[in-house]
Amino acid sequence: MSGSRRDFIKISALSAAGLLLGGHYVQSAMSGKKSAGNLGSAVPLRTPTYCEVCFWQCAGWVYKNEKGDIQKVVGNDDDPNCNGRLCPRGTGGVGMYHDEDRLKTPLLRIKDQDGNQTFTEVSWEEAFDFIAERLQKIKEEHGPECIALFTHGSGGNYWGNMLKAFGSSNIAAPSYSQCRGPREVAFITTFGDGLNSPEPLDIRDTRCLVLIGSHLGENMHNGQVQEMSDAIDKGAAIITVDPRYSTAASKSKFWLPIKPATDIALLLSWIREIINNGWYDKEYINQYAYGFEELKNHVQPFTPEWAYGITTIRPEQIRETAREMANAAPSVIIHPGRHVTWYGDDTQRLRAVAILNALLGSWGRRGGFFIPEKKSVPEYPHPPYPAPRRTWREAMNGKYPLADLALASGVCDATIPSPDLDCSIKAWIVNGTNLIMTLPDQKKTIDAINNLELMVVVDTMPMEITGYADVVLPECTYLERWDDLRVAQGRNSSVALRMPAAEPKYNTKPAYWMAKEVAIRLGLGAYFAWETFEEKLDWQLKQIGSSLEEMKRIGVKNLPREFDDLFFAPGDDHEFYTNTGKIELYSTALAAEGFDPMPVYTPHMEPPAGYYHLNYGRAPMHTFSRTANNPNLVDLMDENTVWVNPKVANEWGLTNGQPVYLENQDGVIAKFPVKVRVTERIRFDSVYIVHGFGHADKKLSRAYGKGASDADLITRVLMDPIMGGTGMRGNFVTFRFNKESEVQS
Ligand code: MGD
Ligand code: SF4
Repeated sequence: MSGSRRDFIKISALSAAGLLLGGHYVQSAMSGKKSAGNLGSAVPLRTPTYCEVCFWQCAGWVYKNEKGDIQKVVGNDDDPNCNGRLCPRGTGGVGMYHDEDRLKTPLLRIKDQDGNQTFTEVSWEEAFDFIAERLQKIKEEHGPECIALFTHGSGGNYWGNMLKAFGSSNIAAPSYSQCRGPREVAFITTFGDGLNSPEPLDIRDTRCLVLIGSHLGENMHNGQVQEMSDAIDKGAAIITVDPRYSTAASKSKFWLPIKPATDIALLLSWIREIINNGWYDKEYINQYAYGFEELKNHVQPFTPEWAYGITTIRPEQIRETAREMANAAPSVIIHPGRHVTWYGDDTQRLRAVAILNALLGSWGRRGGFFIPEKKSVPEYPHPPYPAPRRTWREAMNGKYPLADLALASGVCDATIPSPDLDCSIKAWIVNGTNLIMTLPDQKKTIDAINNLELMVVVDTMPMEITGYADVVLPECTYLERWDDLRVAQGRNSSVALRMPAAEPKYNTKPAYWMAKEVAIRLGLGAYFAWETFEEKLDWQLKQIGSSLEEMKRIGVKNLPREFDDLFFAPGDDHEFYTNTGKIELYSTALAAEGFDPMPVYTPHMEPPAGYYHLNYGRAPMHTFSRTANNPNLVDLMDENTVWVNPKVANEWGLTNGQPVYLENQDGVIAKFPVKVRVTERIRFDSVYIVHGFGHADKKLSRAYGKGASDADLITRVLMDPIMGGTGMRGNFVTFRFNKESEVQS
C-alpha cells in the first residue's frame, strides 16, 4: 500500500466467530500477565473516572449494578472542573460504552483476490508486528522524523512517549491550529502567559462578561457555564457579540449582532473609547504596561462612527457597552474564546481582546483573570529522549515563527512531497481525532494520506478517518480503562483518577498497552518500564503525597496552592514573561518578526449575491464529530438544521423542515441534505449549522446521512501568518434543492 491511493473502506460487520477468535487469541497471547484494563476480582460498585466526551475532563463516579453493568456516570462533588455536575454529554458518555457500532477488533488493509482494498481482522500480535516493521523501515529509509502523531485525547501521551523515544517530535493536536492556538499566541505576546485549559477566568465574581462569538451554554464548558449562571444571578451584565442570537445572547444585557468578520473593528473602537474617555486603569497601566502612547495614537482613527460603517453596530451602542465594561472594571472579562480560528487574522483579533482586558486592569484581578496553579506530576522514570534530527518546527519550513506548538495542518502539509522539503512525512499515527472532519480542506487531507507509507488509526468508532487507515486499532472507551492522571490547572491544582469500571468490550484495548507493545517491538521497552499501569500511577501519585489506594476512594485530590496569590495585590511588583517584562500593548515580539505590533482591521471578502457566510458552532449535547452516533445523545439531538433568516427564507421560498443541500463558493456540495430552520435568531447575511453532523460512514447506524457537515464545505482556508491557525469562516454557501438541479422548479 506504500504511498499509493487509499480507498475509503467501510468497516464491515464483524463476525461473532471472528471476535471470539480474536478475543481468545489475545487471552492466550497474554496468559500469565494481567489483562490490559484489568479490573481485578472484586468489582466495586462505584469507581472514579474523568470524562473523555470533551476536553474539560470533568471528574465523576461510574455507578454499576450488582451484575457489574454500568448504569450511570455522575459528577464528583470535589472536582473544581465540574462541582459535582456533569453536562448532558458527560452524563450521556455511557452511550459510548454501549454503542453497538463500536470498533471491535484490530483490522488490516489488504487487497482481496479481485484486487479490491478491504480490511481483514487480525490479531493484536499481527497488527503490532506489521506496524513495528513498517516504522522501522521508514526510520531506516527516511529517518524517524518522517513519522508524525496526530492526537486529541488521553492516548496521545503514550504514543507521544513512543514517538519521542523513536526520534520524532512531530506531535500535533487539532486543538491548537484548528482551535485555540491564535488565542494562546496573542496572550503570550501580550501578558507573557498563555491561557491553557480550563481558562483561568474568575467568571463567578465578574461584574461584566463580554462574549465575542463565544457561545457558552451551547458550548458546554462545564465550570464556565456554571460560573456564568452564578454571575448572572449576582447581577453581572453579559454583552454578547454574535451574528446569531445565541443562548448566551438571550441571557445578555446587550446583544450586538455584528456583521461577520468585522470584530477587530469593534474591538479597536472599544479600545479607543476606553482610552479617550480616561476609563482605563491608569495606575495599573503605568505600572505594568508597555506601549500605551503608541496604542493611544494607533487607535485614534477608530471612532464608533467608523466602526459602525464596518460592523453595523450603532455608535451609541458601542459607547454604552464600553462604559458598561469600564464601570465593572477591573471585575470584567472580555472572554478570550476557545475555537478562534476564523478569518486568518485571529491572533491579531485576540491581541485586541488581550489589550482591552489589560486596559481595564482585569488580568490578575478578582472578577477578571486569576493566576492559575498547576502541579506537575513527575513522569515514570525512563531514559532521556534522543534529540530529533529535524524538529516539528523544521517540518514547517520556517513558516509561522510564533507558533508554540506543532500544527496539525502543518504536519498534513508537510506530508505532501514538495521541493521545499528535505523529506515529506511518511507515516501517521492518528489517535482519537477524526481528521477528515476536523482539518479544513478535506481534499488536501486525503491527498496527504495518499502519500503515506503507513497510517495507523486508534479510535473507538468507525469514523471517516478509520476508512483511510492501513491498520485500525480499536481502543476501549474511557469507562473501560486506566489512563494517565488528569492534572488540571485552576484556582488550585487538582488531580483526578480514571480507572476501568468494566472490562473492555469486544476485542478492544487501552492505548497505553498498544503503545507499549509497539515500543517493545521497536526496542524501546525501557520507555514503558512499568509492569502494570496501576504500578505507574501509584508511583506517580506517591511523588505528590497520595497513592492509588487513596485516589480510588476519593477520585479527585485538590492540592493546596503553593506559590503566587490568586490575584495581584495593589501595587505588587510583577514581572511578565515578555521581552520588556511588561504587559505589551505594543508587541515587541510581533514587531521583531515583521508583523503589526498592534492590531489593525483588514476587510474580509463579502459573500457573492445569493450566498451567505457559513457560520458553525456547538450544541450542548454533542462534541465535535465524536458523539453523533452516541445512542443517549442522539435521543437528545439526532441531526443538525440550517438556521436561515426569515427574509432569506422568503426570497428562496424555504419553509421550516424543508431539506436543502448547501453548496459553497467553490461548487462543493455537502454530502447530505439538511433541514431548514427559519429563525430571526440569525442575520440575513449568514446561515448557521452545528458542527459534527453529516457523517458518511454507513457503519454509524444512527449518524449516517444525518444533517450537513460544515467540514465538507470548508474548502477556503484563511491562514494566520503569525502562528499557522487555519481560519475556517471565510466560506460562503447557497441553497440547492437537489444535487442535480441548480434551482427549484
Ligand atoms: P472529533 O471530530 O470529535 O474531534 O477535532 P477532533 O478531536 O478530531 O473526533 C474525535 C475522534 O476521537 C473520533 O473519531 C472519536 O471516535 C474518537 N474517540 C473518542 N473517544 C476516544 C477514545 O477514548 N480513544 C480513542 N482512541 N478515540 C476516541 C476537534 C477539533 O476540531 C477542535 S478542538 C476544534 S475547536 C475544531 N472545531 C471544528 C469546527 O467547529 N468545525 C470544523 N469544520 N472543523 C473543526 N475542527 C476542529
Ligand atoms: Fe464531560 Fe461535559 Fe465535562 Fe466535557 S463538560 S468533560 S462532556 S461532563
